[in-house]
Amino acid sequence: MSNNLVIGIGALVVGGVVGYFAGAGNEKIVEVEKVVEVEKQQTATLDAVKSKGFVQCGVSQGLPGFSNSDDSGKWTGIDVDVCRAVAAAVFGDSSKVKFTPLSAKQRFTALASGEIDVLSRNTTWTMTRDTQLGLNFAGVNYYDGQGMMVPKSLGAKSAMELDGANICTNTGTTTELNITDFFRSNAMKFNLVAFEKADEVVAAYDAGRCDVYTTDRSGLAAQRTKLTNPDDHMVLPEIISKEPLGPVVRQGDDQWFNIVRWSLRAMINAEEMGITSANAKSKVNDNNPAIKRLLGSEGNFGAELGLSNDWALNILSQVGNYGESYEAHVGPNTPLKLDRGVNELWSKGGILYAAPIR
Ligand SMILES: N[C@@H](CCC(=O)N[C@@H](CS)C(=O)NCC(=O)O)C(=O)O
Repeated sequence: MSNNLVIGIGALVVGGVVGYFAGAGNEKIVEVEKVVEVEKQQTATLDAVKSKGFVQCGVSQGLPGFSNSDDSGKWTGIDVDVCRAVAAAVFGDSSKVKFTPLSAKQRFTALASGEIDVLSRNTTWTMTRDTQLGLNFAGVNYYDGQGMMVPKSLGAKSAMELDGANICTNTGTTTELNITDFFRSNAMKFNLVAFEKADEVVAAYDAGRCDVYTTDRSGLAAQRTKLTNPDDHMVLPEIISKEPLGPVVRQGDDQWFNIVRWSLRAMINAEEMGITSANAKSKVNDNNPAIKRLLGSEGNFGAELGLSNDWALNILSQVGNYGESYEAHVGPNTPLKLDRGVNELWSKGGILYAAPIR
């Protein structure tokens, strides 16, 4: 892609590619469409969101536990909860959000062009994406790593036994880059079979077109539920990358960046303070000043974001804290069965550590 595209909100987006040649097959791997913003955003996102009456949130095309819609069109998942939290913070109503399903390849252009206000779509925070696309990562809502799934019938117990394998994955992802690094650095050959739509990857792997399905381990847990016989497959022990997944906004609008960033932090801080969707309202006049600051009965923290002071109270009473969202969508009692692991609070042995509200 080399054509220029002028968009309606005063930014000029230049399409290009960041990629390199894979060892196997010589096909070009395009990780992201390079998007360079050469003019400042003219419109403050908060004002634009308020005047249209909803947050437009970019999500996946269907990844159970993260962002997935049911037959009635209702979206659920931990990424969806970030979108709902932002809507609750802005409007006091978590339902004031619309979802745009995006493939991995489409997602950054959709954000840079203003088609969406925030991208919350199992997107890995990398340096290239942070520095070269005119975008900013507002935090991490799931710390992940890339894994590999194989049919048990393959008999492999380690990724080191996969020399010469056919590997299915998604285009436009860090996944393609990491798998290439892994096989190259271990001097093994492989053949990459990459599709734009995630369900095409599932179908190809399920049909036996590949020996291996590689993506984020959370994605493997999610996509495994779609296989004909999930129990016939296993995830190999190797974790070959770091995939900190989180919401993304456009550069140049610090107010909106802060709103998204603090909406997520409010959910993490609330879990740490024992504030839940069930008790948030009753804790407004708690004796603990930190709880009062979070829930808006002390200080002016919402106003400093351009919001009302009950911004976080609305997030917590309507969407819940981080742990509630985790347990409801990806935790051990869901089909994904993901232990908290590193996504546990720092005070309980994990790495979730949100800056304080004060
Ligand atoms: N975290 C990686 C991978 C993201 C990704 O798109 N993964 C695929 C495979 S799990 C996916 O989300 N598919 C769901 C969809 O496209 O709806 C990245 O940011 O590049």
